[in-house]
Amino acid sequence: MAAKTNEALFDSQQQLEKVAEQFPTLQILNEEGQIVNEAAMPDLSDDQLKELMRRMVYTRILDQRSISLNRQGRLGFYAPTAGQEASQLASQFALEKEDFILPGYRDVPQIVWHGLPLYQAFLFSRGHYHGNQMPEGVNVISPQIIIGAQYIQCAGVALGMKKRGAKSVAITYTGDGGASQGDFYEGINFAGAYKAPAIFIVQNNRFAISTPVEKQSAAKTIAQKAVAAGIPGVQVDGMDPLAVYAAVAEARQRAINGEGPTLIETLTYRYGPHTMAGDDPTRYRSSELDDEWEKKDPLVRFRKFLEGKGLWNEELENKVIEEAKEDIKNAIKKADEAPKQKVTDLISIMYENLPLNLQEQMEIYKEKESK
Ligand SMILES: Cc1ncc(C[n+]2csc(CCOP(=O)(O)OP(=O)(O)O)c2C)c(N)n1
Ligand SMILES: [Mg+2]
Repeated sequence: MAAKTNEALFDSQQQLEKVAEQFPTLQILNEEGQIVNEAAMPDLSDDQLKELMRRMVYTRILDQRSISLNRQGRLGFYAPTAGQEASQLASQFALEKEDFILPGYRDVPQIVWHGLPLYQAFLFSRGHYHGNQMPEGVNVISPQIIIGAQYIQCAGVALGMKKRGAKSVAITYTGDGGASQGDFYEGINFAGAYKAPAIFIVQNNRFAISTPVEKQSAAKTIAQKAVAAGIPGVQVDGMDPLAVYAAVAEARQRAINGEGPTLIETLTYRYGPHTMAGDDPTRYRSSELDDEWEKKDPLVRFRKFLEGKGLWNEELENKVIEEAKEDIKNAIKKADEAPKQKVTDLISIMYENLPLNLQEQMEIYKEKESK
């Protein structure tokens, strides 16, 4: 039997509760659209508040249209985003153009708002190589499919910025499931050790496909995982655009000041299926849980808040919806006009100097395609 003096050291229940208490959820705007934490209110002008709303409304439409284009066979891979607009768009809104985004597969909206033309996002969905050719000055990488891999890449990009003395940050996104991957821990640990200017976001939408977050980890929060890496961890209401913005803006300032990385857990929910490839959420989520989260909707609460300030109305909202539909129509048309992808295109864009085996394959495919 263990000596009595050691018992307290091994009382993990007590330890864990103490740790979790240190990660309260930051909320600024409640479900009714009221400010509940004036002190944490970020410094945003009326125009900026309206712009953030515009982006959220626009992106909800983009999601609806992408789902229907997928069903028509006009898009390929697509991971729905509705419900996660505050986590995705308010975090990107706190960035500057020179900051670098390393997204996961659900994070296409952030890279579009960071400058990736929409038609290229559609080409990415179709598996067309041009969807991965980021225009000069658009500091984003293609959405990562390997869960968590972008966390390590983010640590590297951030360290590179630090070594060059750049006043910018690298930001990456994964999900609650991603926070169980080795890459997640390696990424935050490395960035912490080198004080790299990185922001690590975990969008905790409660499920990794069908696996609930409670089965993902025995830890009570994901934010607390920052402690082991020696970096700050913050849990925010991921349905509250103001809380997400405030947390990311603060993390960015810290990073720029040389104070190192931050881990931010956003509590959120995806309303739709995991992807459009046959997932049926009714098999693992109750309609009560869906209802509970839909009441927290980021667009609803932000709309109430802005209407209360006289900054938003139905007419403005309809204008954004029409603008989004028009842009999407034009972007899909432009994607349709992209040259058909050839195997030789795929080979030629990979290396500056082709290795011998690919040179051989290039010749074979040139021959095939000429027929
Ligand atoms: C390394 C790796 N393992 C497994 C998968 C298969 N996979 C794709 S999505 C997913 C769940 C990820 O869930 P989460 O991180 O919570 O992100 P969410 O889809 O909820 O945004 C898994 C296991 C993968 N893509 N990569
Ligand atoms: Mg998830």
